[in-house]
Amino acid sequence: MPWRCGRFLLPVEQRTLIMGIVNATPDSFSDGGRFFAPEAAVGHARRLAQEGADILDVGGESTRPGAKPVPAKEEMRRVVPVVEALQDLRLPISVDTRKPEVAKAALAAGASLVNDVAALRAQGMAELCAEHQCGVVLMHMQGEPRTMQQAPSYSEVVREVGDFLAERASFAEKAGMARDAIALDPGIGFGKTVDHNVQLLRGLGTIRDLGYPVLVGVSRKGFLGALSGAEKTEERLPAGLAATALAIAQGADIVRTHDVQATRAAARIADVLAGRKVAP
Ligand code: HH2
Repeated sequence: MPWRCGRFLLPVEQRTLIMGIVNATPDSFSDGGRFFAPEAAVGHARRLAQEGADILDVGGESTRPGAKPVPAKEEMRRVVPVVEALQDLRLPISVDTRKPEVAKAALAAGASLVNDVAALRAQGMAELCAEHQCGVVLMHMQGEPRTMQQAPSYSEVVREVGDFLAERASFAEKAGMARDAIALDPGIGFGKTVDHNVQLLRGLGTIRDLGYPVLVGVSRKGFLGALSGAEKTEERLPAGLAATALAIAQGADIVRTHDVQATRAAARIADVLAGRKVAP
């Protein structure tokens, strides 16, 4: 079944979709400050669209480990002009936010989906998404960005993350969201050790069995550095492509990335070799 995001029907059943990251932030972990000015963010988003992004994910608050929360007004000031300026692309634009005020303003500016790292835990977010009939990504995070990497702990990480996502999806549907508007994300790096991330990527099938498209974000993340030795974020692309291809083989339907062109090529190969999608 396609993934319904407002007026867009995204063909997740045909091929892995590429979500390009547009961080309009001064402090994101790998590109903070580079695309902070709205014109810089818009220019970057247009480049990612040209490289073949299926979705553009615009964020105005870093959720890297240790990040400080950003007031809603400031987050809106960062994302709304970017969402507005990208409407001529006719691509689905996602807003990466946990705040209903920000989501509301971005939806009014033309966004078609809400990528919520807090999985609709903020009061009013589920009702807002139901009212707009937008798409939604429900992501698992243990704790809060400021402290989440201090001592992540699970007894069985794949089962616990799966149970959480199942509960959140049912919450979203009870609030009036359509089932085909929901995608799930295990939240790689969000309150997880390297081993938790590895177990989740190996166990994606369990999350996929819940019956929703699965989104995975590994791009430039710390566990890739820990496993490959690539300390600098800008050196992590090869490791990220390997993880992406295997995540697709394990069940990922949408991959979120800073590096659209390379990830798209890796995804095309993985789709065919894993035999998961329709061959071209
Ligand atoms: N990762 C980041 C941010 N948002 N959303 C989803 N659904 N899944 C993810 O894995 C995910 C996410 C972190 O990456 P980035 O946006 O580059 O960094 P920052 O949060 O520092 O802006």
